[in-house]
Amino acid sequence: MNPIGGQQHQELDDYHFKFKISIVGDSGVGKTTFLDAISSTLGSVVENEQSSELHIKTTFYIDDAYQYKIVYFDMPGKERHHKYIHKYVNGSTAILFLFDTTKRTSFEKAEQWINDCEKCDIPIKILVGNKIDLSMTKKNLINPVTKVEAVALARKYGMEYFETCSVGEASIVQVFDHLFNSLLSLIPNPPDPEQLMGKNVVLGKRVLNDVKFKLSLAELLPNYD
Ligand SMILES: Nc1nc2c(ncn2[C@@H]2O[C@H](COP(=O)(O)OP(=O)(O)O)[C@@H](O)[C@H]2O)c(=O)[nH]1
Ligand SMILES: [Mg+2]
Repeated sequence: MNPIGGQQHQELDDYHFKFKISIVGDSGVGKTTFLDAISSTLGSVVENEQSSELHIKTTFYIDDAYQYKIVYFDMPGKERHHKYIHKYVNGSTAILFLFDTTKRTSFEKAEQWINDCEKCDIPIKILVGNKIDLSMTKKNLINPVTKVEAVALARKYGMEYFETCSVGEASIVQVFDHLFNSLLSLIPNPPDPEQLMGKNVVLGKRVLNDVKFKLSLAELLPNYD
């Protein structure tokens, strides 16, 4: 996949498929830093919205076949947010659960965040242990999270596990390679709308205006105009 520059994308609704990606985890684990690393590593951000609780970044990607709009949600991570995080993540195509490998409480809370989001039925879930640079270099850490423990948690919920350092780019690229490959594998070839149902992949006007798609949508939804 190749990022495309903002200039070519004045029209934010000009895409084939849209994905919502949520980043969830305790405050301080590195969610915002992780998301910022995307802009420097994986292309240009075409839209950036920020409120006191939520940070949303939009990017565009293109491959041989399609144009994708990817909207990242950097979620709030305070104790009080556990109650309604499911409302924020609802409709996500993928979710990244982040914890700080040097901070055991953030790992324990990761399981709680996973459970909070379970009812949303998100197709792609990934566990990320961040700040691995500190885990490896700091000698006097109290009870850091081991890879064995993290892999066990990931397996329990059917996820892949990655260790990252958000302040460097190399480890982030691995996560996003996995993420994008998983996203692309959700799209059948040809992109039959029936097979896309329930995967939280939003169809854009480039798909909806395609004659082949219109025919199959008409079969699927008799009242489709
Ligand atoms: N050493 C190190 N520091 C990090 C890493 N990721 C984030 N940080 C630092 O951790 C602090 C909290 O990060 P932030 O992105 O604000 O966390 P958030 O609350 O989850 O959004 C900041 O000072 C970051 O610079 C990492 O991978 N390694
Ligand atoms: Mg933040």
